[in-house]
Amino acid sequence: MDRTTAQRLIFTMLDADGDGIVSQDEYMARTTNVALATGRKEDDPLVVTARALGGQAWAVMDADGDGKMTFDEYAAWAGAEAFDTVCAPVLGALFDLADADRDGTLGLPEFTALRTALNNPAHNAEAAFAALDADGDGRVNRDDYIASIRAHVTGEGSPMGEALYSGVAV
Ligand SMILES: [Ca+2]
Ligand SMILES: [Ca+2]
Ligand SMILES: [Ca+2]
Repeated sequence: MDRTTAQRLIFTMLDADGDGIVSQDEYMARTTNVALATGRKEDDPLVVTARALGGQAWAVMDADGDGKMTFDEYAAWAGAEAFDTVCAPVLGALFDLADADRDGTLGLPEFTALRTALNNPAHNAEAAFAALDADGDGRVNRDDYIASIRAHVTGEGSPMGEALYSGVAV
């Protein structure tokens, strides 16, 4: 999968209502949706952190500040540096919302709750979990999860990313 295709799949996931634009409301709803799916309150410190990081991410993604992100805006911005400085902290903060025992790993039910709240079909989440859980211990690690999405975004190829965003069998 080339980088543009990989980024198009992510953009499609972010565009919850499918109108071809990611709105600020759509983007910011992601934190709320994960908070709801994981039973956390709006004033939970981890929710506050995730929302703050999401707001910072939005501010740089929406380059012209009109409250809407087109695919061209997203593609012009997305890449390794943007991922490391902006996306990885957001993904980590959302992961932490799902990590009830705070051990840095998620089991399948937690992982599926996280990714379905982020607009991935449950079967994609389950396939992504299988791709990530290389040693088959039933846990996926926070760092491995983020590294795998990074590989997808940067076009390096990620079996987990393909499973998560496009449902390709792995
Ligand atoms: Ca939209
Ligand atoms: Ca814009
Ligand atoms: Ca855990």
